[in-house]
Amino acid sequence: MIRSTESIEMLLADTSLTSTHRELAEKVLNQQRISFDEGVFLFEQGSLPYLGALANAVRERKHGDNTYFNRNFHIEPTNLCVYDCKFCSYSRLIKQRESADAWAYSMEDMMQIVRKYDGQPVTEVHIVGGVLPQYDLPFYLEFFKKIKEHRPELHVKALTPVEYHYIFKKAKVSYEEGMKLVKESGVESMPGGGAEIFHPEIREKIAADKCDADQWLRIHEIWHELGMRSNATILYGHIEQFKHRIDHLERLRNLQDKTGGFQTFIPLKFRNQDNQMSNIPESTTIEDLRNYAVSRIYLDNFDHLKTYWPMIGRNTAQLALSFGVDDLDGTIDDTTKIYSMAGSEEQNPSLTTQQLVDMIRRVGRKPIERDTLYNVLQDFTDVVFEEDKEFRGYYELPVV
Ligand code: V47
Ligand code: SF4
Repeated sequence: MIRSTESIEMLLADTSLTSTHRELAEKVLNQQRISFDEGVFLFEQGSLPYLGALANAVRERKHGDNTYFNRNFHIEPTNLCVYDCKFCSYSRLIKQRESADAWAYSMEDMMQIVRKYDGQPVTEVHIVGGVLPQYDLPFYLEFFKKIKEHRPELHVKALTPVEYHYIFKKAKVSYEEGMKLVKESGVESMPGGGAEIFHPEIREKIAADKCDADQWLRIHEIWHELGMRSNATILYGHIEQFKHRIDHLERLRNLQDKTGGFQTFIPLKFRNQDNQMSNIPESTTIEDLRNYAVSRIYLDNFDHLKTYWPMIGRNTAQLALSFGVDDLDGTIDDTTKIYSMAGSEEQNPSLTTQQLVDMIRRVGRKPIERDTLYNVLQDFTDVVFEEDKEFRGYYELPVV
């Protein structure tokens, strides 16, 4: 495997590099922050090997070969939603509540999902879904408390500013009061969803009626001020331009300078099946990798960059580990439908711990199980699974 030091030497030895490319590379390697215009330049003029070498240098400086994963399951309370985001393949408007693929779980249905994992070594439940009036603040507070009563050590990562903005407004409580109640009910972190593209030129076209960028950022800020951690996402590869992606990263980097509360950034590739933006072609794998790399370079104050393998597919997820990514999310049972309904490669997204560990080892990295807050739970580098096949090197030969 080529280490980042070797690929950087090769990069800098390339006499065809322009002076701007060389200066930017030196800036990144000297840990100097790059500007908005330089970020746009990287997107417009950065080749895949150039961006990959720089992003990998940042990744290896921060984490070496460590590649994190966790063991989690998802609960999606409903796919009925009062909003109508144009990219969403998963939500069914309330008027379609009779449709065969609509669901709205009761509290008991959801507690049954929680109980299904009793005795299994999962550390996190990830809860996010559509927005519906009956899933209001009292309902969610009771649900979170019930989970913690049932299994106190299970980390509850729940809801995004999209839901919080809606349920706080309905309950007539301020963001500050609401987030305090959410914390007291047992929620320990917030997932990164609902960010989409912050810039109003794009947000108004694809997600007009839900919380805007300032509201999304403000709810995270308040959560961080309460001493809590959260994630951030971007939904890229549709009608946005590079300047909108950099604007998105810039707003996140600014808030992170202020609070330090974000843990990881998760680029989400737009998938075009069965939604109102199906006419828009999906981004290529090359563009996906370039996007990971620029994100890694730009977000110098984020510790982690995560690929969400159920959305991007296992092969690209493995490749992404050489383009700045250090986290593969979780084992995830087949409880998440957000991407399978949008046309991702992964129709029943579920990986065993052994499969995840194997994916990481095969690209020469170290598999590390973490909890939601990135405390190391177990280093799997040398763990031998009982049913391990003999390691045949990095080449994946077909099993006969
Ligand atoms: O906010 C919806 C996205 C998000 C599509 O924090 C789509 O650990 C692509 O935020 N194509 C929800 N994306 C998922 C999410 C998430 C996932 C994994 C981990 C974490 C975390 C957060 O899914 C939504 C939206 O941006 N989404 N439809 C689509 N057609
Ligand atoms: Fe509703 Fe979320 Fe889908 Fe938008 S992305 S329609 S808020 S479920």
